[in-house]
This record gives sequence, structure tokens and C-alpha cells, in this order.
Amino acid sequence: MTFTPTYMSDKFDDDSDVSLAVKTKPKTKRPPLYKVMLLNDDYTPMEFVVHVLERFFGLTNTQAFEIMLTVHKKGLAVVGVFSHEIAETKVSQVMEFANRNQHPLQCTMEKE
Ligand code: TYC
Repeated sequence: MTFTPTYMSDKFDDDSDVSLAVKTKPKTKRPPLYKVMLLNDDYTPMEFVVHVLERFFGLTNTQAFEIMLTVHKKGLAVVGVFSHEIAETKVSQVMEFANRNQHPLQCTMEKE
């Protein structure tokens, strides 16, 4: 009769593995945001710019007037910060409305 030695490790998983302290980071990156800006020019009437700001950016008359004046004095101002898709829509809406009314008003977007 032959004696075959057996070991516990052959038969059981004794759970003696070294556990690795590796944590998986939840990778929920926030989408990048975009500043929508209005640029000054010499021809677009102030009232038209105020109207644009009320209509497409939901500003009150007072807020719209204030931002319009900032653009007029400083050359440009950030009107709002949005996701890429919303920012693109705002820019398109403003540009189309300005073109349709034959004003040279410029609206652009830039990654924040
Ligand atoms: N500068 C223009 C004027 O004097 C007014 C204006 C303001 C134009 C803001 C564009 O984004 C603008 N009539």
C-alpha cells in the first residue's frame, strides 16, 4: 500500500488569498461646459441686443440691459454657461435672429 500525502491546499480554498486594496474609481466625468459670449459692434441697436438676451437667455429686462451695457463698454461678455448642445443651440438662435434682422451681432461659444 502506497501512502499519498495530501495537503489542505489541494482540497480547499481556505480563502487565504491576499486581498488587493484596489478600489475602482467611479468614472462619472462631468460634461465640459461652454461659455456663450456676445460681441460688441457699432451697428446693432442696443434695444435689439436687450431683446435677444430676454428672448433666448431668459433674462429680465434689467439683467439684459446690464449685460448689453457690459458688452458695449468692454467689447464682449459671457451671457451664460451651458452644455455643448445647449450652447450651440443658443449661438444658432442668436445668429439666425440677428441675420434675419440684418444686424451684424456676433455670438460665439468657448470651452470653459
Ligand atoms: N455698440 C452697439 C451700439 O452702440 C450696441 C451693442 C451692444 C451691440 C452689445 C452689440 O453685443 C452688442 N448700438
